[in-house]
Amino acid sequence: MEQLLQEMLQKNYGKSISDASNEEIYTALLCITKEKMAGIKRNEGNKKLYYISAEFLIGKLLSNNLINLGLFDETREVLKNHGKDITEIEEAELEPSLGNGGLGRLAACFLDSIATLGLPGDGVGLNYHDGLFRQTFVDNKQREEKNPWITDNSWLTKTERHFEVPFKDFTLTSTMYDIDVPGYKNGCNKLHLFDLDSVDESIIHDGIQFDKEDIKKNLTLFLYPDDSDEAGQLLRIYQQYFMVSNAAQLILAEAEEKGYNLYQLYDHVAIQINDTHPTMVIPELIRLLMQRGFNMDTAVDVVRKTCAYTNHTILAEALEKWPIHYLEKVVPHLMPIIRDLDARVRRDFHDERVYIIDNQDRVHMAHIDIHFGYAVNGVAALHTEILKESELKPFYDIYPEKFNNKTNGITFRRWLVHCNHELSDYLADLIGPEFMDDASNLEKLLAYKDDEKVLGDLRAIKKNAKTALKNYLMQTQGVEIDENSIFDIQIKRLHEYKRQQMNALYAIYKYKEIKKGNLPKRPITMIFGAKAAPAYTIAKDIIHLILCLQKLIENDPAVRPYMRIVMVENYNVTKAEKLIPACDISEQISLASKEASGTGNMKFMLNGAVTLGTEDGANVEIHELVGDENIYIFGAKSEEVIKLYDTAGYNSGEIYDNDPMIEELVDFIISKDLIRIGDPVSLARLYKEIVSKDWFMTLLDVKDYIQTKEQMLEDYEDEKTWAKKALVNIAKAGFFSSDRTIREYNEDIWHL
Ligand code: 475
Repeated sequence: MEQLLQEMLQKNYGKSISDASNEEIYTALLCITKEKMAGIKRNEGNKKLYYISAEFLIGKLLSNNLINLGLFDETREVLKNHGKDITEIEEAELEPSLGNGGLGRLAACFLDSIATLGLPGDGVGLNYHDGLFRQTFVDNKQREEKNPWITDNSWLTKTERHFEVPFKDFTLTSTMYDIDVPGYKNGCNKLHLFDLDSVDESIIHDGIQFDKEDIKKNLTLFLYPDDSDEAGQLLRIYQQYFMVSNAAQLILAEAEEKGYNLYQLYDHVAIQINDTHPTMVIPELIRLLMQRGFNMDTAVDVVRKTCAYTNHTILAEALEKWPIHYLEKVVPHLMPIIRDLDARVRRDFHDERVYIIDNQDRVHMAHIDIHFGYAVNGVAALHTEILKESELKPFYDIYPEKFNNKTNGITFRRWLVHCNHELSDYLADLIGPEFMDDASNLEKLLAYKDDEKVLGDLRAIKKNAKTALKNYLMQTQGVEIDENSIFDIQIKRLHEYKRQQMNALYAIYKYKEIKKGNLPKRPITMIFGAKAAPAYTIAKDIIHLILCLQKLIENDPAVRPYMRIVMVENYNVTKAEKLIPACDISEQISLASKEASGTGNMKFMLNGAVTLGTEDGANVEIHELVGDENIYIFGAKSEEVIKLYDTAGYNSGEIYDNDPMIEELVDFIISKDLIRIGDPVSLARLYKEIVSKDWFMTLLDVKDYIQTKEQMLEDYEDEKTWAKKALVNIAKAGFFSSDRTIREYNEDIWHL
C-alpha cells in the first residue's frame, strides 16, 4: 500500500505522503481502492438477485471498502508512519445521502452481506445528485439545504449502458453509473444507479426549491421531493418508473446476453422489491416480455415467479396508492396492464379489500406485489405477525404460503469493526477474530461476564468512545458535554410514532426535578439526531421543542451541570458511526406495533448500550435474547394498542385532565419559559396535537417511561452490574448480523 500511495501522490500532485493534504491522500486512496476492486472477481452463478430500492444509504465508503478488501490495518499503519490519521483523511469524503432512514440503510447492509456471502446480487436504484436534504438549524428550527455529493473523483463509474425510458409525452435516455460493492474477504457485486445526462443542479434555488414540472432537468435531483402537491406526486411517479424501467431493461439485457431462455427467467433471476416504490417493475416487465412475443398469461406467470416483496411499515400513509389519473399522465402504457391485473384479481377473489384498483380509482401498489409476486416478507417477528393477523390478513388468508419473516440485520463490518475499532480489536484479542466471519462467535464473550478485568476494560472502551464523541461535538457544533455523564441517545427519523416527543417530556420532567432541588447522582446528556420530512409540520414542531429545551438548559446555570440536551445537526450515517459507540442508553420507544423492526436498536446493542424500549419490532427479539435483566421494557403491548385503535378507545385529553403530573409536563410546552425562546405558534400547535389527538399515544406510556428511565439511571451507578449488561448485549448481538438475514433470504426466497 505504501508504495502504491507514494506513486499515486507523486504522479497526481508531485507530493510525498507526509506533504500531501488530507484531500489529496483521500483522492489517491479512492483511486487505488477503485483499481483494486476492479481487479477482484465478480460473484457469479446461474441465478442472480436484483435488489431494487429507491434508497441505498451507503454512507462513506473508503474505510469500509478497505476493511472488506483486507487493506484497512495496513493503510492505517502506513498513514500513521507518515504522521497522518485515517479518521481525518475520511473527513474529506462526502457522504452520499441516497436514503432517508432504516429502509435505505438496510439495503446498504444487505448489499455488503450479499457480496460477503459470495452471492451474485446487484442493487438497482437512482443516482440522486443531492439525495435527501442537508439539515441546518436556524432560530431553533430545521432548515433544508441541498446536499450535493458527486465530485470529479467519486466512487461512481460511468458505464456504457443506456436505456430508452418511455413516458407519455417524451422518451428519456438513461445512463447507468456503478459503484463496486466488495464483500468481506470475498468477491464483488455492483450497485447500479441510473441517471439522466440532462439533469441540471443549477435549477435549485432558495434551499431545496425547484421547478417540479421540468422533468428533464429535475428527475434525479432529490430523493423524495416534496409531494404535497400534484406536481410533486407526478415527479415521484416519474422517478419510480424511470428506476424500474431501467431495472427491468437491465435484467432482460443481462439475461439475453447470457443466452437465458426468458420463459424460464425465474431460474436465473430473483427480483426483490424493497417496499412499494419499485412496484411498477411488475407491469413493466410484463410489458417488455409481451414486446418480445409473450402472451399476457405467460408474462404474468413468469413475472410472478420472479418477484418478491418486502414490507417495511404498516403506517397507512406509507402504503402507496396512486390515483389512476396520475398514472395516466405519466405512464399510460402501463395502465392497460394494471387494469388487466386488477381484472384477474376480481375474477378470482370476490373481496374488494384485495382489489388492485379501489372504488376511488386508486391503484394499491402493495396489492400488485402480493398478488403478482411469489413471496411477501415482514422485517421482524412481531411485524410479520401483525401483517398476517391484521394489516394484510385478507391476503394471508389467500396466500399463506407466500408470507414469511426475515428479521432485519446490520453489517458488523461497518457497525462494529469500522465504527468502533477499539472494541472490535479488543474482542478479537479476547475471544479470537472468528466473530468477524461468523457473528455467532460473539457469544464466547459470555464466558467473561463475571470477569472484573474484562468488565473494567469494557467500561474504559466506552469511556474513550464518549470522550471521542465529546471532542467531535465540540469541533462540529461547538457544544461541550461531560464524558462522565450518562449518554442517552435517540437517533432516527423524526416521526410521531417514534415518539421523540415522549423523550422531550422526560427532559421537561428532569428539568423540573432539578429545579426543585432533586439533583441526580450523575448528570445525564440527552442526545437527539433526526431529520423531519420537509412537509411534516408536527415533526418539525417536535424538533423545535427539543431545540428550545436545549437552549433553555444551556442558559440555566442551575440546571446545566446536571443535564444537557444536544440535537445533532444533519444526522446521517457518518454521525451515527460516531454516536453509537458512545451510547449508554439506547432509546427505542416507538408505540408498540408501529416500528416494523428498527435497526438502530441492533447497532447500539452491538456496541454495548442497554436498550430502553417498548415491546415493538425487533426490540421483542432483543428482549428474548438478552433476558429481562439486560433490557428495560416499558409501555403498552401491541395487542393492547391495536385494540385501542380498533375500539377508538384512546383519549389523550382524558389522561391529561385526570393526571396532574402529566398535565404539568405537557403545559410546559406552552410555558413562558419556552415561549420566550421559541415560536409560540409552533409550540401551541404541538401542545394542541398532544392534548387533543396524540395519535401515537404518548400520554398512555409517558409515566411508565419516566419511571423506567429513572430506574436505569439509578442502576447505572452499580458500574459492575451495568458493564455486565453491556457485555451480554454485545455477546447476544450476533443474531442481528445481516449475514444471517441474507442467508435466510437466500434459503427461503431467492435460492441463488
Ligand atoms: C421501518 N421508509 C423500520 C426499516 O426494514 C425498519 C416509506 C415510504 C416512503 C419513504 N420511506 C419509507 C420506510 O418505510 C422505512 O424506512 N421503514 C423502516 O424500515 C428496515 O427497521 O422499522 O420503519
